[in-house]
Amino acid sequence: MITVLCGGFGAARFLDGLRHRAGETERLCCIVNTGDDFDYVGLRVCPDLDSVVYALAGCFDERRGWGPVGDSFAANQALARYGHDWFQLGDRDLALSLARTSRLAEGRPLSDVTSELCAAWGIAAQVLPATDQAVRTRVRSGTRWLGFQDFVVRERAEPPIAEVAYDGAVDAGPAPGVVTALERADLVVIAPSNPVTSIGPILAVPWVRQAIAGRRAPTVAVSPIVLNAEPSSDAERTRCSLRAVVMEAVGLAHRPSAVASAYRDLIDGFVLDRRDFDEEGKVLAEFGLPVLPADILARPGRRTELAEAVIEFGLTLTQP
Ligand code: FO1
Repeated sequence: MITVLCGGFGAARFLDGLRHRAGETERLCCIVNTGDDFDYVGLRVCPDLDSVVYALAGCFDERRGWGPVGDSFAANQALARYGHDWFQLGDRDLALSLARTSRLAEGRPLSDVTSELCAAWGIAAQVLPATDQAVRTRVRSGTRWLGFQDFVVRERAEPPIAEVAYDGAVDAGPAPGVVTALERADLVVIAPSNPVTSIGPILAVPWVRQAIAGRRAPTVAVSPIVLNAEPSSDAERTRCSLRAVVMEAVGLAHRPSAVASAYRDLIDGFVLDRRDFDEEGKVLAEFGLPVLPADILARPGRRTELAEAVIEFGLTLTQP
């Protein structure tokens, strides 16, 4: 069994490779960030859970960076009349948020609701929010605390950030199945997701961090950063500059080796893009971490190869 800690865009691309491993998706468990979740026009929007669902269903819109391919925006345009115009929730995406919100309103936990929504998409993998309690990423700019979507989307990530917080994380418990998925895994993979805003909120849930720190199986992280490649699309560019800004805010350089050092106590190996291997491989060797060079930005047809290489590498590692 492979358990993957997931955020949005980066995880979606990685999962596209994993899902193609024939007959394996039922042995895959995704533990997903909920720090980006928020309420928009009365609906609970869970961007990272939804990206994982669309990726596993094979319809994540990589060009846009969120939502399903081919979504329309009629409801979104109609909402603009009433002043709800800053968040582009497509029609099918809106349907998913409606279905989720109505079930949550019955008092059901997010994990339970997510499992039902995944079944509706025919997804065999287990998809678990890291926690059923509200954990929300917020950023401080000067004296103002902003919700994550307010900062990223409404304010276009423009205000300088002084601090990042995961509200509610310290008191949050893991969602049912999360600790078991970490304890029973043959391999835990930290997806190539933003270490501060996608993986940070998951690891901020105390039981989750403890389960990985006390691991039986090896844990491997895949770098979300490729230093020696230009972003290939606007979505990629936006994602890259957001990552640089939030990493800087928590004192991390925007480099693969800084990601590895942030995960240091939790990982047994690191996957680095081939283009960065000369430069960063040396740094990582200094802190004794085995490194696999790979093509992290693999195009859709080559992603299974990446997933296979990460698994093969991870399974050879032994944890301390
Ligand atoms: N990101 C944007 O930059 N603008 C949007 O209008 C937007 C809408 C949106 C709708 C549904 C959804 O699941 C995600 C959406 N995102 C949007 C992405 C989301 O805000 C991500 O959490 C952040 O971009 C951080 O990766």
